[in-house]
Amino acid sequence: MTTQPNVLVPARTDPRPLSRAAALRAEICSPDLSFLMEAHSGLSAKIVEEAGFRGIWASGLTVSASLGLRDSNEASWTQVLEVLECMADATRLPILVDGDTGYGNFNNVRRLVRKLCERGIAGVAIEDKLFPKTNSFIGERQPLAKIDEFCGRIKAGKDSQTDGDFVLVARIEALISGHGLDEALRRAEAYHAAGADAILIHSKQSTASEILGFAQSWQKRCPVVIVPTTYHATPTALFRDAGISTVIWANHSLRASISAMRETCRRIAEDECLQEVEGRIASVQEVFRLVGNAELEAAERRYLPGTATNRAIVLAASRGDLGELTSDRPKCMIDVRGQSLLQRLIDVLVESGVRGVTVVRGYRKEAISLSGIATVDNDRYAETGEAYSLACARERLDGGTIVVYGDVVFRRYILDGLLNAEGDIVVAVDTLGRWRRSGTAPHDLVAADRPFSGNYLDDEPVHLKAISQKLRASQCCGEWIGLARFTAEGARWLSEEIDLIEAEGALDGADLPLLLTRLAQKHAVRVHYVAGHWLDVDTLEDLSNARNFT
Ligand code: SPV
Ligand code: MG
Repeated sequence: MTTQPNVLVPARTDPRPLSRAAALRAEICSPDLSFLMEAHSGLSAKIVEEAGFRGIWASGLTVSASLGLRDSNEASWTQVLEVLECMADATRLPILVDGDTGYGNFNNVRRLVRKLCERGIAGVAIEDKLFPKTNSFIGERQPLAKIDEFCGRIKAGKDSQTDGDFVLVARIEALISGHGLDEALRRAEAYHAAGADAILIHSKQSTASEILGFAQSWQKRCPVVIVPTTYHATPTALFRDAGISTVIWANHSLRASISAMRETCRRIAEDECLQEVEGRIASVQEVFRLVGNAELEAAERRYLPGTATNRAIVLAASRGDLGELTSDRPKCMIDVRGQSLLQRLIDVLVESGVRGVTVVRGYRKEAISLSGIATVDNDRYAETGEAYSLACARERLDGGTIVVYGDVVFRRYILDGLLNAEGDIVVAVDTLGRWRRSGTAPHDLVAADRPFSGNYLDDEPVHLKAISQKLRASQCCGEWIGLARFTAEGARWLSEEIDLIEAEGALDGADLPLLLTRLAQKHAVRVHYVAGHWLDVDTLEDLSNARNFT
């Protein structure tokens, strides 16, 4: 027997990425064992991709089941096509579609293959049974298609592909239907000659003996694909040794999701509350991440001028020392009239249109589990400072960003004013002089090029010179309230400055006043003056004030 040209894998010298069909062809034709993992939706396709698989099996059984339908062609082929389109959009992986019988005769196969090529689907497997099909694991002796007629379907499919690399896999149901090895080999020979790129030999035995027997007789005349659902105990090494080309894990994503969904639903129904399940299931943020919300935010910044969304990074890694109150939670999670400080802060941010709040956690991080936020962790919170915490969230500094301490409370108009203020970097500075009166707690004092002016005609911009806890009274124009806004450009400068400090080896000990002071030496950092209506919680007295703060 000679090896068919389509079995050879040419050595690749072209640096351009393979098309999806070419990528699937390379997987199926490669001398190594390849794996295709089942998916049945855009989301599951994405999860398969993130797990590291190099190709997807769009299973007829699981696409139907996820629609609540039986694997008996109850879903129309155009319904399946719509699901496939979402899957192809959600991932860059090549998809081999379970095309059942091809949804009819040669003519239906022609149209199917054309539409699959248009949708960027890399290949199709068609099986030698009759429409409407029945799942291979149901019943005995399902009728098979006549060999000539099925070869016509294969030829029609191959003649209709508009992508030269599109893969057509001919699936043999002879073993499933109890016809034995000889019939399976006779069919494989005919389908191969009709132009099939690979043979899928299906078996429902609990051991691999049938398919291993097939592989031995077939002698790799074209690639062999298998579906070890029933012979799942077979070591994969046996498939490799037998020269199998591709293993399809055919339905395991769907089956896993059924178990997980059932358990979660049962728990919630029993408990009538969410406490047990929250934390065990994917977060809402994870859902946002999987479906690519970050890309939409970036697109909004690009295509919706004037409506640039701001994100927020809340620094909440440190313990804060409020005695017993902070023994099991960080300061930001202390309850202030039925809500944690952090929840209050997040509510204000969200009300002001900030989208995408990231909280940097550290001390007792498990105590920070609020819905609707993303978290990043500074696990070195005990020996590092605020700049290091911010650096942990560096990836999020790619657009308009609010940076705020997790223990401040302020009236919403302060944030609204800051969001509307001009400048790439703007810091909110309290001019009222609380720092002059109070005792022990240190304050982030601000030196600016102009003090606050009560003159309502005075709208000259004010620029930051420095923020430090050690300014002389004569230099001091106010107190930074722990809230700053950065445009996309400002966030880029901030990120660069963090990199510089890191390169100097000073990141661990750096705080935000230092970071902002360094930025002010290179760029215009605007001061937005406010008068009271905020507080940060450093002491028990602050906490009781916060409880009165509405
Ligand atoms: C599918 O996944 O839909 C298949 C494989 O066709 S099987 O269910 O094993 O027939
Ligand atoms: Mg199927």
